[in-house]
Amino acid sequence: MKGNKQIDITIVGTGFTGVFATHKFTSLGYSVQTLEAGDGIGGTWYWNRYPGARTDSESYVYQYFFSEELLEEWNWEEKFPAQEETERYLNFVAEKFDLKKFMRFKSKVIEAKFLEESNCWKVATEDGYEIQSQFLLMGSGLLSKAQLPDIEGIEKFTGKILHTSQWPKEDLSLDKKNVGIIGTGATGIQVIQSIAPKVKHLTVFQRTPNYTIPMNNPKFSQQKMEELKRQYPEIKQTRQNTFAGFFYDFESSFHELNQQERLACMEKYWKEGSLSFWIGQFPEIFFEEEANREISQFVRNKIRSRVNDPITAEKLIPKDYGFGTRRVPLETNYYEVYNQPHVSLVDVKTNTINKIKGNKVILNDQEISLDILILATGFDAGTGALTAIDLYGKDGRLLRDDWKQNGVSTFLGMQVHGYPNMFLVNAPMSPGAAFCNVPTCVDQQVTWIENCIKHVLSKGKNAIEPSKISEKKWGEHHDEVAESTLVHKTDSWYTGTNVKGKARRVIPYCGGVGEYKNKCDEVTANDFIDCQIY
Ligand code: NA7
Repeated sequence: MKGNKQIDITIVGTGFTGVFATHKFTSLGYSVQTLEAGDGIGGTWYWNRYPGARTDSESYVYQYFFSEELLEEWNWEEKFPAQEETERYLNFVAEKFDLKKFMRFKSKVIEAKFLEESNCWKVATEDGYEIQSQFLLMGSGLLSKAQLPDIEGIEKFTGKILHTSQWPKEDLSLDKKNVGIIGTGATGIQVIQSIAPKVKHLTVFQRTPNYTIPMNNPKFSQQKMEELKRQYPEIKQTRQNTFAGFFYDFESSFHELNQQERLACMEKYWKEGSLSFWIGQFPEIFFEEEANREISQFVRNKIRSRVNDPITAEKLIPKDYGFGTRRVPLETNYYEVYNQPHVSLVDVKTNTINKIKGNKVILNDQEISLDILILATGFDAGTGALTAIDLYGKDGRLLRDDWKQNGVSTFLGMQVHGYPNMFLVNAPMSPGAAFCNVPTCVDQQVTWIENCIKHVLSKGKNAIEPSKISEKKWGEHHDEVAESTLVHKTDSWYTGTNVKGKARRVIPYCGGVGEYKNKCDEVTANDFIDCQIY
C-alpha cells in the first residue's frame, strides 16, 4: 500500500519503546501507525537470538508497570530472563492490549522527511509504503545498528559468518564445529559461555578484556513471584528515582568505610550476583580514580582465582581502564571455559588479525581454520539507527550530516532543533542511551512526550522543536556531567570509540535517571518554554 494517509503519530520500532508507545497513544485516542523492520515484536529481543542471550536486568524491574492487570497476569520464570522469555513477554503485552493491528512488520524505515508546508512527517519504508503523520516517535533502538569489523577478506570467508544480532530463527548447529568468535563484550561473553560445551574447538579473538560480575540467576517459584508482586508498587515508585532505573541505588560511601569494611561490602554485593555491585554500591566507582582502583583490583583478583593457566588469566584481566567505566556484563562460568583444552584465547592486540583467506583467520604468527566465525563486535550505539535512515528536517537538512558536521546534539536526548515534531527515545544524551534500565526510561520518556504533544495540541498549535539555545545548554550540561566521571576516559561504545570516524563523546547522560527525570519535569512544568511552538 502506498498512500498519503494522514495520521497523528508514526512510531518506529516494536521493542520496549514501540510496544509501550503504541499502547499509550492508541489508548489516548491518537491514530497511530507503528513500523517495524523485523517480522515480529521485540526489537533487541527479536533480533538478538544468539545462544545465551539474556538480560542483565532483573525481570521484576525490566518490565512495564502501566497495568495492574498485566503485572498480575504475567509470571517471570527467572530473575534474569533469556531472550526467548523476554520476546514472549513483549508479544504477550501486544496481544493482551491488541496492539498488533497498529503495527506493520517487515517495514524497514529508510526515509523520513519533515514537510514544512503541513508540519508533518512523511515516512517511507524499504518496500515502498509511505505514511504521513504530524508526529514521529523514533523507538529504533540504542543498540540496533550492527558494527562489523573491517578485516581484509572478511566478505569472502568460505565458512559461515554472522553477527550476533543477525542470528537465524532456525537453529544453527555448532556441534562438533570449529568455531571462532570475535568480541568479548556482554554479547560475546554470553555466546562463549553457552557454546563452549557444544563445539569441537572454540577460538576466542579478544581485543579488550572485560570486568564482569557472576550472575546469580534463580528460577522463580510461584511463592517467590507472589512475594515479588507484593513489592511491585514499591519497585514501580523506586526505580524512577535511582541512578540507573533499577530497584537498587548507590547505598554506601566508599570513604565512610575502612578498608576491611569495604572488602566486606564488596563481598556482599559480589554474592548478590547482579549489576548492583556496579550501580548499587559505591558511587565513587564513577568519579574517583583511587576508589575505582581498589574496586578494580578486587574484581581482578576474582577473575585470577578462576583461571588455571596464569598466562591466560592475565590476558583475561583488564589492566588499562577502571572497573565500571564501560558496560559490565554478568557471566555464568565464563572464566571456567578457558580451563578447557578445546578453547583457545587469542589476544588480537598483540597477535593481530591481518586478513581472512578462505576459511582461515590469518594472524601475525598463526593461521586458524574455522567452520563458523561469529562476530560479537557490537553496535554503532545511540546514533547508528538514526543516522542509517535518511532523516530530513527543516530546510532539507539531514540528521546524519548535521551530526557529522556539528557533533551529536539533542535536547534532553528526546528532541532535535530543526526536526520539529520528532521525538527520540533512549537516544544519545539521555540516560536510556546506556545508564538506564530500559523500561524505566521508556516509561519516563514516552510519558514526557505524551505531555509535550498534549501541550502543543491544547494550544491549538501544529509543531514543536527545541530552541537552538536550549539544545546547546543541554549539550553543555551533558558534557560537564560526563567529564566529571571516569567513563569519558575509557574506550567503548559508551564513548563512541568502537566505530571508526565517530567523534569521541560520552553517549549516555551520566547524571542519573532520577536527576534526569527532575530536569524533564521542570521543562513540562514550565510549559515547554525551552521549545519553539508554532
Ligand atoms: P560491545 O560491548 O561493543 O563489544 C564488542 C566486542 O567486539 C568488544 O570486545 C570489541 O573489542 C570487539 N571488537 C569489535 N571490533 C573488533 C575488531 N575489529 N577486532 C577485534 N575485536 C573487535 O558489544 P556487545 O554486543 O558485546 O554489547 C553491546 C551491549 O549490548 C552491551 O553493552 C549490553 O548493554 C547489551 P574492544 O572492546 O572494542 O576492543
